[in-house]
Amino acid sequence: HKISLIGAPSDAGAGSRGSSMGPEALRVAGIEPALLNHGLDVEDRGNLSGPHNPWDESSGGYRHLDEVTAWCRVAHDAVYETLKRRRMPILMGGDHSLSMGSISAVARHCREYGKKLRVLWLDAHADFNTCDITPSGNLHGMPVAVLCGFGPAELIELGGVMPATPPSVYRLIGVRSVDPGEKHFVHKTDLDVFDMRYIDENGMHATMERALAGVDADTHLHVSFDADFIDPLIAPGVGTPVPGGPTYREAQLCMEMIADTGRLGSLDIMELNPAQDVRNQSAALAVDLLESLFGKSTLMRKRL
Ligand code: DIR
Ligand code: MN
Ligand code: MN
Ligand code: MN
Repeated sequence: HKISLIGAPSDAGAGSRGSSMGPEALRVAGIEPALLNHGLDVEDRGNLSGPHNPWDESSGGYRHLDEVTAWCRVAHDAVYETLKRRRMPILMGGDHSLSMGSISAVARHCREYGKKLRVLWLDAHADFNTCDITPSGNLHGMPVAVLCGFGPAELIELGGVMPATPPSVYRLIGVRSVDPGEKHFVHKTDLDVFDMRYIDENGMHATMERALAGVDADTHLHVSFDADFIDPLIAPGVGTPVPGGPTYREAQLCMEMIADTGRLGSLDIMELNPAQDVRNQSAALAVDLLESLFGKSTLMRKRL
């Protein structure tokens, strides 16, 4: 694997400030040496640049639409170009709205190379709001909907075609906070959701077997990791913590099973908020999980 780290220091899509410091928190937690230790070829491309967070009110159902759009454009271009160079992009957020940029680029790449796309959306939230149903106007609550074609023109057209992805490519894992209108829309769209109740009842192993079913040699697997996926008892450094998330071992198992597929093609590490963290422990945990995603903790098991 050849890996490119791309920092996207924006919190314009979030409801609180601080995730703009996420890329540096990951560097301080040793993301680059951790990957180098696994024998990976790593380049840190530094941070993208874009507009500051103006801290305006939401208007027309969106907060900071222009700023988020500008950031998503640069994220799209950086991820697309990285894939073209046959490197694996790791987007270091930044709030989760930036995944509209990365995933629209990944989808474009998959169209050009005839690859099937599967997106694992690891998150406490469904991120499936629209301007009509959002309680906040915050665009980090909307990226899955936008990528499926439900959102403002400037965002749904980011990756060249509309929609960037069909809803069928997504597997939402770890969900435990969904807004009322959002819940209805998730059901209506028939999104594949493995919520915490599902994980409680079936275990993380069966959950991941199902979420990864059908992943084969022609599949590009994209993981969009929202740090609030993890239980806030061990990952407090996020803007919107929700109790009752995966434990340390459940999260590790999730990463290990993804590693076993050998199909990981791109990754987002989003929503880390150092302003809420305790001694950078959440960024350190994210780096620890990242190592498992590259096969650190167990002997490799072949499932393909
Ligand atoms: C909430 C929060 N559902 C919203 N979403 C978050 O504002 O749309 N997503 N935090 O990660
Ligand atoms: Mn999210
Ligand atoms: Mn979330
Ligand atoms: Mn969030």
